[in-house]
Amino acid sequence: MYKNNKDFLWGGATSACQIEGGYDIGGKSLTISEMRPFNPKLNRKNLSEVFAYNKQDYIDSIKNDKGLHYPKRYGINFYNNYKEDIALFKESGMNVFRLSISWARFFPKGDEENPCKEAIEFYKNVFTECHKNSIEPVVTIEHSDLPYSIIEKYNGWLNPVTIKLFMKLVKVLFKEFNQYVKYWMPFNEINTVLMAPDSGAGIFREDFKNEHEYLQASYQSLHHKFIAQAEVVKLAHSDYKNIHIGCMVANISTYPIDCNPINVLENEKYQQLMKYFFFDVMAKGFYPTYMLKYFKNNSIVLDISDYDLNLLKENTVDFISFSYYSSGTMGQKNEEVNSSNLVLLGKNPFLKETEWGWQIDPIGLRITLNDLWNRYNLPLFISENGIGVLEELNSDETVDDYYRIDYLKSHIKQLLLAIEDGVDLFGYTMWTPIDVVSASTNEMSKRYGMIYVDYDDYHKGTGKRYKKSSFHWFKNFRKTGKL
Ligand code: BGP
Repeated sequence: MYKNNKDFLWGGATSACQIEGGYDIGGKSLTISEMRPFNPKLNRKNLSEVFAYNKQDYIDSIKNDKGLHYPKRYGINFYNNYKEDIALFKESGMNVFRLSISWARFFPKGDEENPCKEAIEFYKNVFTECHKNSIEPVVTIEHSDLPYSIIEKYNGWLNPVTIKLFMKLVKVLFKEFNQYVKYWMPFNEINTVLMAPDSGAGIFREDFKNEHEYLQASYQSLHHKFIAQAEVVKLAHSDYKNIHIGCMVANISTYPIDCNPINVLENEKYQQLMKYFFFDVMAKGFYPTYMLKYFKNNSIVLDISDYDLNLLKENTVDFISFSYYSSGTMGQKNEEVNSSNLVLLGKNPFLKETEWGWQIDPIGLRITLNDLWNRYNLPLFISENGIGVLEELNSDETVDDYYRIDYLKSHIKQLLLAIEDGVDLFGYTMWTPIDVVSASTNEMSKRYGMIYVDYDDYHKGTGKRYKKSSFHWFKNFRKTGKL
C-alpha cells in the first residue's frame, strides 16, 4: 500500500503546545506542558536540570506564576497564523504535515458531556487548508499535553478512567475528521512516560512513598496508554476502515562501546527495556518475556486484566513510527553525553555532537530502519528528525543554516539507502519545518525549522516568518529529487 515512490510523504512535524498559542481561546484549559516556565539559567547539557520541576512548580503556575514566563502558552501563534504557515509549507515542497491536536481545546475539564465547538471548527479549518495546499495532515492525538484538569481530578494516566476520557476525545476526532485525516498516532513518544512521568503520564514523584512505587506507577500508567492505543486501533478497524493507526516511540539507539561480550549483552538488555518493549507491545500485541522477567526481578506488580491482554493481542498497529535524532553507546567506563532530550548515554568517538550534546549519526538511521522493518514487518514512518541550533537572523533577513542542510541531507541519504535495502518506509517528517518552542528546555532560541520565526525566549518579536537556506535546499530537493 505504501510502496509507490511518488506517494512518499515528505514533510515536517510539530506539536500543538509548541506552535499554537491561544492557550485560553475558546475555553481551552491549561495543559501540563504549558505549566512549565522558561528558566534562562538552565544548563542545557544537564538533563536533570531540564527535568527539575516538581508538582508544586506546576501548581504555582496556575495560582501564582511569580512573573515567570510560560512559552508554550504562546507557541509561535500558529492558532492565528496557520494559513500563512501552511502556504509556506506548500511552497517548500512539503506534501505532509504532522501536527497534534490539543485535547484541552476539546474537553477543557476532561469530562464534559460535549466537546467545544471552537475546537472542532479550528482543526477543520486547519485540515481543509492543508488539503487546499495538497498537504496530507498526519495527526498525533496526545503530544506531551495532558490537560491539567485530568491530572488534578483523576491522577492522569495512572487512573484507568483516563482511558475512557481519551476514547471520548478520539470518538469525536474520528467522527469529525476521518474524511480529512488518514494517518493517526494516538501518542507521541509513548516511552516518555518512563523518562518524564510528569508530562508523559501526569504523575509526580512527590506523590509516592519511594522510587519503587513511583516506577511501578509509571509502568501502570504506561499500561493504560497501551490499552488506550489498542482501543483506538479497535475503533478505527471496526468503524473507520479508511484510516490507519500507528504507534510512535522515541527511538533510543545504542551501540555496545566495544566487542567485549559483557558490553554487548548490556547493550542488548538496554535496547529491550528502552526500545523494543514499546514496539513489541503495540506491534506484536503482547508483553515480551524479558519484560515480565524485569517486572518480577524488580517486584513491579501491574494491574493487567485478561480483557487487556486480549485487547492488545487483537489490536496491533497498522504502521510503526519513531523519532530519530541521535545515538549513544552502552558499556563500562564510558563518558556520558546527552542523547536526545530524554536519556544520558555513552560517547561515541566516531560521531560529532550538537550544542546540546546530541550525537549526530545518519548511518544509525539506516540501521534502525532495517532493524525495525526486519523485526516487525510493518510499514515505517519517520515522524521526527532534525537538529536544534542557536540561530539569529542576518541583516539581510536570511539564516545560512548549512549545518541543518548537512544534517537533513545525510539522514535522507541514509533513509533512501534503507529503502534500497528493502525497507518499507512511506514517510519522513523533519522536526521541524518552522521554529517552535523547544519541548525540553522551553527555549525559542533552540531552533529546528527551515523557517525562522521572529520570537525570542520571552515571546518578544514580530512573529514574522523568514525562509532559511534549508528552506530553499528542501524546495530544490523536492523539485529535482537531488540531494
Ligand atoms: C521530541 C519531541 C518533540 C521535540 C523534539 C526536540 O522528543 O517529540 O516535541 O521538541 O524532541 O526536542 P527539544 O525541543 O527538547 O530539543
